[in-house]
Amino acid sequence: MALISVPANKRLLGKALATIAAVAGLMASMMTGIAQAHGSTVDPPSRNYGCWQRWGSDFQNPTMAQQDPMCWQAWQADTTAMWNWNGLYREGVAGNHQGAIPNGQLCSGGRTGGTRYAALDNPGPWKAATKPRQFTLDIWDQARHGADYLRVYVTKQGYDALSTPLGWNHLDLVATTGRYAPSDHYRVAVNAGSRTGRHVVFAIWQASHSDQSYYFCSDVIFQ
Ligand SMILES: [Cu+2]
Repeated sequence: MALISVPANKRLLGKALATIAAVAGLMASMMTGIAQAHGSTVDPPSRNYGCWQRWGSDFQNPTMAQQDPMCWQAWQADTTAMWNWNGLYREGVAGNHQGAIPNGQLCSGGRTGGTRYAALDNPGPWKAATKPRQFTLDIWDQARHGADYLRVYVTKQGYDALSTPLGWNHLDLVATTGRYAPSDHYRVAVNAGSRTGRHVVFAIWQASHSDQSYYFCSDVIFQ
């Protein structure tokens, strides 16, 4: 039977076109996803950015459980917290960061996106960057949103990052900035005073393209 009716051919063609349209749509949404990428504190690295950097290509390696236990628990809890290291933000906070984020949930931005980032709130021996007390914090803005301001907090001396979930009451505001024009990196000088040992640096990046507020916890050890 070599005869194929014209309507059948049309149906086939229609199906093929629908498939092409679906694939094109998927590709467009993936490209949009890339275009809408956002950012994170990359130095000192935020918790999920650090876990992504160190283990993104090897995240199922069981030696992580011993070598980097806080990353291990984060990867076990939800891998998308690392794949979306650049997406830890809330929208429509209108500047009331303390109202939007309860104590104990600062490192997940108040559990933004449900439980995705919740493991980042867990206190413990996160890999920490060794820093002098005066250092430069670097936020990488993949999307070139610009910044209305950055705010940088550091935990008070005596706060135990190994056992205590981070609250606003543990923090001192140590740096604030004005606007940054859209760029790849926003850098701010931080002076941690006389602090020593392990601390958490908490940074807020208020993006300029819309009311989009980012929250990053970075673990440091001051020399
Ligand atoms: Cu963004």
